[in-house]
Amino acid sequence: MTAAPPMIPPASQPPRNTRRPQRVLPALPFLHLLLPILLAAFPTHTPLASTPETTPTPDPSKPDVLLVVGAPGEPEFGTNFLQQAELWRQACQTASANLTVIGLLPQDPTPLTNDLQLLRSTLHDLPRDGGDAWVVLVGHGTFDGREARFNLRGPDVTASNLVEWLQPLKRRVIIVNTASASAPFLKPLSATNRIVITATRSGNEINFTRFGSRFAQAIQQPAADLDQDGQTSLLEAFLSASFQVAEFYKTEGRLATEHALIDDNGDGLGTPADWFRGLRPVKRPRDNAALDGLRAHQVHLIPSPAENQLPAPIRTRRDALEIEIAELRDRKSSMDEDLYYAELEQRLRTLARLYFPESRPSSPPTVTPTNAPTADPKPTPMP
Ligand SMILES: [Ca+2]
Ligand SMILES: [Ca+2]
Repeated sequence: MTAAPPMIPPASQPPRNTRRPQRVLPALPFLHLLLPILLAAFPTHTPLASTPETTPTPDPSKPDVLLVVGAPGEPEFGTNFLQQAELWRQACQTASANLTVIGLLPQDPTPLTNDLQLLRSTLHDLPRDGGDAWVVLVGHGTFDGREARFNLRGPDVTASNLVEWLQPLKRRVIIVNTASASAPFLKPLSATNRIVITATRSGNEINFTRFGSRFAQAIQQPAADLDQDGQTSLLEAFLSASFQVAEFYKTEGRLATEHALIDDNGDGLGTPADWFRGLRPVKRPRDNAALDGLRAHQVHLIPSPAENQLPAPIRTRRDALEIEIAELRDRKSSMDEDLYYAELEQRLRTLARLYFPESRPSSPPTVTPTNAPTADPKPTPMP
């Protein structure tokens, strides 16, 4: 572990340009081929934007994914956002997730309901309890020095709006804001049982972001499965997308104008991807704040078959034990060695019993542990 600056503050000064991103995507030569596919994926037969597009029969055992597509501003951005939306639709279809999309259906020229009201009512209607609820924002964002906004068609949504509207939810909520100037969303939305990802590390990063499209690909790509357990976790998707973004700017010979953050421990401080080597953080904040990543590595939009077989109560207990073990390891240097190994062994035994119940010692395991922490090798005394 090496010393490093304190973790990233959520926002700083106002951007000079609060409305339009500076860079413009190149027009896609195959747009005329792509549009019919995209239009088929997001049917436009509903004449008004008074209802979001939703999965016909929501399955309460599956995650709810609310995809909010913002105002494109320029046609080139609209094409990019449509591509991202299509990637999310594919991912949600694979995951059998309950997808709701806001921002793609044509708007009523004299709207009684705009996208902001639609977003509010959709969040209000989400079940308070249950599996994961994802809120994914694809579009442009702005920050005026006090309030961060995500640009919708019509009135924009602020971080404060989302704080208020998400407050009633007791279930785990995952917020992925892929917009420019999205960092100021992180601190106010941070909470226990929440994971917040932003595409930028400050409100000053106002250029069009590449993170969203990389993330929408990574969340369903086996290539992003860093620990090779057959499923791509939220942390793995965050890391993979972040490194692809860094590679993009490096290859283009440009200064990177976006640096994504993740917060999954509810302390309002985001951790950047370059603090990780593989899945383990290799830097520590100076103020000894807790690092992020453990909880995000337990979230999978598309779980492996083995993970799917695990009953929900067992999964919850397993996840809690993994966090306990990681936190114990964090305290190792300040603990009596024998006490440390005794406590570690006790937790690992409990963890093993979840996969191999003692009541059926001769039975084959019903699931294969794919993500379980391993015991630290106890040091051999020097002769
Ligand atoms: Ca994995
Ligand atoms: Ca944090």
